[in-house]
Amino acid sequence: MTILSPFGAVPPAVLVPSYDRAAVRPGIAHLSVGNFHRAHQAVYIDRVLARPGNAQWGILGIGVMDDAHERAKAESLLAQHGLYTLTECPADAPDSVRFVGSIVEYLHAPDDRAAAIHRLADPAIRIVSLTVTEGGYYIDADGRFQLDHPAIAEDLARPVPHTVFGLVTEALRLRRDAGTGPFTILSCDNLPHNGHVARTAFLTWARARDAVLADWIEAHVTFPSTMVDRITPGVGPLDITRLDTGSGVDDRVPVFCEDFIQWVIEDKFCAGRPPLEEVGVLFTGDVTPYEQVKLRMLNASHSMLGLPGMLMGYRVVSDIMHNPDVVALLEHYLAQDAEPLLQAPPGMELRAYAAQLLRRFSNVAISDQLPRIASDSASKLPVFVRPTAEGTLARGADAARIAFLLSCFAEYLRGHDDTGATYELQEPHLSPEDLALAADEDPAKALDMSVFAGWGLRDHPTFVDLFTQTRTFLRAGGTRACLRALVSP
Ligand code: CS2
Repeated sequence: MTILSPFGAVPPAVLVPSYDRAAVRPGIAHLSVGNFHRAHQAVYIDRVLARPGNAQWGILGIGVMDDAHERAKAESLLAQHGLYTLTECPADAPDSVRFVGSIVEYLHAPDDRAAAIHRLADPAIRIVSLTVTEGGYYIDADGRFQLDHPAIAEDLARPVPHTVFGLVTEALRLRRDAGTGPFTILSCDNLPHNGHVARTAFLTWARARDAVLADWIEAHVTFPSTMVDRITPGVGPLDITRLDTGSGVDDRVPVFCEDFIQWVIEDKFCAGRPPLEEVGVLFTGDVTPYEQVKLRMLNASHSMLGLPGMLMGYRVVSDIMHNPDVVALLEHYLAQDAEPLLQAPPGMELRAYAAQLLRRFSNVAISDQLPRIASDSASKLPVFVRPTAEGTLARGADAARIAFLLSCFAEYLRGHDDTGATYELQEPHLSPEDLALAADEDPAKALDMSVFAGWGLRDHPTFVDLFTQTRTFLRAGGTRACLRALVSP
């Protein structure tokens, strides 16, 4: 039986790191250590560390949000020396559990932000990666960084900033002044051209703070784009009990996920990188076709499940996949709306990718949550669905499924499903004015919500009519009937 500090004896079925964690030093700092990071990037780095000669590529995890949840996570990860269990759940084989050992240091930035900035200035840190969600880049509908957003404007005035943009900019200042050199900034969020988006956000923040420093960052820091993929459900208190019972490990912060994993990265690292190509990562000169396929097929399908699904009373992804109308909706959306506008990247076949998606969603072993997928749709729809909506209208194709999805979104904002059951709305980027537009008696008013700014939907009177009719049907007949009419031949 293996002894793993601080857990003691570990059940034989649970895999433990094969490398000496005490010898591992952080070379990557990751900002905002969510479940997805711990199920994805941290796993690839764990694989890298298991190969000889890579002990300089451990992860320094940095919590950024100043809230009770993040603080509790920090305490747990610190108490567990950065270790946690990951349960991987294939559809057709038993779950497997492993300890992931790549996070070898953790700090909660709100405790001492100046210390976090100094830690990022350590010459050993050569990559700063981040998962701050789609909305976390403060980019408006025209692709501009929102300098006038209160959270950003306030941060720019602080001597020691709070946001990721501020922490990183100030760390880069220390590195420039000390002659340490830059690090790579690696966005791991679900955004097209996430490297470019990160570059815009970080450079705009830095330029507003100090134009000379911004010039240095622009000249020296690189921002590779990445496509990341692994379905990683949220972990509630019941999941913790279930996972710990399954593993036999008393883990305060276990994570679980599907067995599928994919990472495609642009090879543009200004300060070196780990040999990720040896552990399954694909490096390419252009991530664009990969990210377009992933965002417009997987993530958009998730929205297609999440918003109508919540209204129909479903809460679990694998449950809703038993509904043939929902499966038909996804199949039609993928084949008729998304795929005609996509270019398959080398080695990928869109029809096979679509079939694989349906299998991944049907995986009962992970039982992913629809509320997780529906949350923050105001940030997700512009990224996952807007290009397909614009392309569909531009080529004059049938926009019925898009009208249905956007109608479901507007209805979803009322906060209760068709059975009357309420749910908690998690829409941090919608204003009271947006919610009032969604609730207006005139169904088409919802198209004026900020989430649709720049989509040009109002320029297509036929779409406005279609949207109005669909919402009217939804309101009068309910989501199931509306969906049945939509997918019926
Ligand atoms: C989901 C993603 O949050 C969402 O809307 O679509 O978290 C999805 O599970 C991941 O991108 C899968 O890689």
